Amino acid sequence: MSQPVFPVPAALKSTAHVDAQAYQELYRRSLDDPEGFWREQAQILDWAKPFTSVKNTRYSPDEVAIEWFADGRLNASFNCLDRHARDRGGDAAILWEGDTPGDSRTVTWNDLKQEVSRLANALKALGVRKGDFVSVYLPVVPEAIAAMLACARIGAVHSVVFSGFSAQALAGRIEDCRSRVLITADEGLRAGKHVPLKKNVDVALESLPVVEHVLVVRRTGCEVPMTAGRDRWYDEALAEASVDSPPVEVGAEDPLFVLYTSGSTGKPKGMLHTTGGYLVHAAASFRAMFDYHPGDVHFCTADVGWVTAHTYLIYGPLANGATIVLFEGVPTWPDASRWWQIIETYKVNIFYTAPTAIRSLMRDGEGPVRRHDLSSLRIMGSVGEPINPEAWIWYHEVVGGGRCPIIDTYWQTETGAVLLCPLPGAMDLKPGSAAKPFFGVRPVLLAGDGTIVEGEGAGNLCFADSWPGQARTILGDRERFLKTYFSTFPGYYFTGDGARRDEDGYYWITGRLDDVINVSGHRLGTVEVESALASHPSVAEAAVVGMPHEIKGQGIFAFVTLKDGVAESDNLRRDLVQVVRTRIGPIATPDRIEWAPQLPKNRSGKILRRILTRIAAGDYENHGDTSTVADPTVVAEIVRRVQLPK
Ligand code: 6R9
Repeated sequence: MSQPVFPVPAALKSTAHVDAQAYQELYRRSLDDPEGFWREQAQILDWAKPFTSVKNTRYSPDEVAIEWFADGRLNASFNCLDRHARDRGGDAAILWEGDTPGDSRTVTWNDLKQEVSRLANALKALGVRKGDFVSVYLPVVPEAIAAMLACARIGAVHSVVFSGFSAQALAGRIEDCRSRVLITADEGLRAGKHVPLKKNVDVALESLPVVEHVLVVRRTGCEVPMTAGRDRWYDEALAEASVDSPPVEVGAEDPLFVLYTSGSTGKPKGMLHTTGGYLVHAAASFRAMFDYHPGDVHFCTADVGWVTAHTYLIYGPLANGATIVLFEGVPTWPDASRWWQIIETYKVNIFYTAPTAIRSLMRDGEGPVRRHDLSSLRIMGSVGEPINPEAWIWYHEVVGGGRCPIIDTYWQTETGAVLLCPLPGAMDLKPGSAAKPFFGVRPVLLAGDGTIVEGEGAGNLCFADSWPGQARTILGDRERFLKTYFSTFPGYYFTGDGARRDEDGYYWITGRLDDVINVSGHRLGTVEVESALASHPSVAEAAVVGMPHEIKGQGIFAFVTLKDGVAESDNLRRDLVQVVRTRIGPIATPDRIEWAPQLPKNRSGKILRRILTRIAAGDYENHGDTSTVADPTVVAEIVRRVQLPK
């Protein structure tokens, strides 16, 4: 059966920034003359001092170097704020919609500039200087954006930690970048539930003397203990601070932020992003892929704790002067029409979300969507995981009324901004495919032995050259950076994903090839979950794999071996779930825990996750090559147990 193809809507062909011919020409040019191409793209920003050098990058087996616009100087908050406030300060920058329907706030460019300036001065008063790290543990409120831009204003480096992470996960992320200042809130609100952020902070800081100051946003106004000399209310600190805060010029290669993401081994990696290249890539790609025009209202549903929000809710849109909708809550509370109601209220033109949410909303049928006028929508995006064709079609037909191109954007925390995506005025769409490379990006599929797969075919998704938004290193661990991304296929950046290229040169991401699982679009290292389980005194050993999950894309399947003499019980299962939630957070909650008297291992003792992945997927017979299993009866016993009626 041939795949459905959705052609470029006629109206977009003439109005879009990039049409089919322009894409061909510009893409070619971006590869033939990357310096000239990116020099032009970089004019999307205001530079305090123009750059003379554009690209200084090398992916050779003996040297990896990544520098963009290196001698240019700029300020990210100036680009995202002052230059828009100057001309249209009274317009809305942020349309904030709280968790509770009816709780909303409009923040103008002037308001945001004032808040950012005061906070920048308040941070300076706490001793924050250029190059210092500041951790941010906030819900999706305008103060989170103010915190990021205030850091950028004074050249400090922000580290936003997802507010759904536990105290322990927060502590690890503070310790790694050694921030002396933390910005948080009394509580968060999510689907009507209170999230004890300040309480988590107090627990996290018990063993972390490095944090000297905590600024606390009053979100719910609940009573929280304040530690004298350390904790201050955010609003009181701002009230005392001056609104006069000239943006500090920084070098293009000075860091803008660090953001932690899971890897296949060890602790989360602090991906370090710098200012100039990141902001050029974020701003230029936002404009092209969503075909942004001045006046458009943009709604990205990502939480501020993820890279999607950094690049396509905050930096990319604000650098373009876009009005953004910032939503604190969840799509299904109080009911499944919450997003549709927001789109109608704010006349949203560009909507960007994740497949997992679409799948969960599909369960409620078309009713909640149909009750709202979504005719303002023009472009819709998808990110975080492959979107299955059923979800794509539903999103396209039911939400977009068949009018709006779906921009399936493939990228990573490490890549800073998009690498593969269709451009709405330039490409026909194939549901489930992230289409073609963005400008300046050179995808390569490599076979396991490192040979290049030409034309149609599948392989390890790699990139042959750098792009401006690329992370420069893992904070404090250059070795790990080189090893993770540049050692598997020397001379290439390796994404960790597999992909297929079809007869039209469209890319189809097939998923992670390493021990990373993608749960509802959130990356988790299997090792992180295993370590959490193994920290329980009853557990001898644990192996964690992904399993197919209808809504989340992947769920978490844990095989647990208990210590001798410990009885298997449902209570123990519940304890183990709790341990994982405490050490990582609710997103890492295992969907299934199965007791395994032993785990399948090879002769050198390595756990054979490949076999467990098959079993978790319900495939009890085809275990591939089992000749490496030291003791085949171990596999048979696990299969028997997994199939027992529950
Ligand atoms: C932006 C973001 C990155 C991993 C990536 C891949 C998966 C992201 C995708 C996609 C298929 C897409 N991924 N976008 N897979 N199609 N459009 O999600 O960053 O959280 O670092 O995750 O997510 O597996 O390697 P991050």
